[in-house]
Amino acid sequence: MSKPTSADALQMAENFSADGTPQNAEIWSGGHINTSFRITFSENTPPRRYLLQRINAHVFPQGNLIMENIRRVTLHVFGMLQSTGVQNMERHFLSLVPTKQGGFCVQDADGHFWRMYPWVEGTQTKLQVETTGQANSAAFAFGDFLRLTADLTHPPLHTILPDFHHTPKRLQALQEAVQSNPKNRLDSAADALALVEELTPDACILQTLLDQKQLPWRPVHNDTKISNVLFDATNQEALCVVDLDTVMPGSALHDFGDMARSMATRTPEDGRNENGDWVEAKVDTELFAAVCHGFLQGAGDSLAALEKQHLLLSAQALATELGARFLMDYLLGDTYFGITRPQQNLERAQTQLGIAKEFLQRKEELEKVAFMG
Ligand code: GN1
Ligand code: MG
Repeated sequence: MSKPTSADALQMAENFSADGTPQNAEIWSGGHINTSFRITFSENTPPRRYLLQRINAHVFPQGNLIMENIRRVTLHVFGMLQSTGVQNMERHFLSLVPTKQGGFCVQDADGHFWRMYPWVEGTQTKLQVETTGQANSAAFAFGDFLRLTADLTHPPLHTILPDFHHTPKRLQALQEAVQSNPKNRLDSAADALALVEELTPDACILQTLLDQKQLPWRPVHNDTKISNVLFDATNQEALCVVDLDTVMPGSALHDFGDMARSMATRTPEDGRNENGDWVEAKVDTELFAAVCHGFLQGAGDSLAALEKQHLLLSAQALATELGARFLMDYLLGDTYFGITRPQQNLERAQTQLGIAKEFLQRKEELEKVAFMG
């Protein structure tokens, strides 16, 4: 699949009803799947900026359903925030820019959907948590998102990617990749595969509780990593959660677990710091406490008692699941998650599995921290 260029993005931006003419397009890195550009429109003082995104049609074949979900969720959140008198609304939720044809997305000749949001000025995104305050505030924002969207159930949101966080199915898919072994990479993956085996029994408990309907199903974000939060650049407060592509019915514990594996650590997602040095996978107790407390506070009484009791288990499950997904992609030849260096998916897997192991080994100590919320 070829990547769109800045020239493609500028041409695409013409389709949206924004002020002025698209003048400059910079590629905006961040996600592993979609392609994003920051577009500056001229004839405005100061120049107005937007985020233009191409939804990857191979991963998301039903881009139109994603857009229906996003439209519904953003309108609903807007209404909720408005009714509580939130100030500077445009900094607290995403709003889709309409197209000149009257919809909210445009499909290109290759079948990919494109959409555009106003750029929220004065904000920052982070690949990693720097302070406990940021972890607490980001976790509050994701918890609050669950609370704000809890009643979007009639009809349910579209299921964009079925079984997205079905951990046993993800682990099964990894075993199938091991069997097919198309790139002969089993030797380098051996240690990670052994770790998956060790983590598997505990990682599957969450799905059993969901299958038994002990845990509820509800609208959830499904991709609650730190880089999906906009922070106020001045006071470092989390303003708004972004990347709503996978918002669909799921478990609040999927959101918590994914957040904990991403925010309760100082280890980069792929295990390499900015100098390229390897950083051991570690869970940071204070960050974990900040994530638990922020999430519980943000979600408020929209969480069931049993959900609150399984925070740590979900962190273990989601870290194992993502480790297995990265490992599977490594074995299959890096076709799903974008990479910038050859072993990146293997190192992402090793890191996530290392984090899962930390959650498992330090279970008693960390469970106390979670319950103190
Ligand atoms: C992918 O594309 P991005 O960065 O928003 C993935 C998530 C993973 C995440 C890991 C649709 O998200 O599930 O947790 O990478 N999204 C999809 O960084 O598979
Ligand atoms: Mg995403």
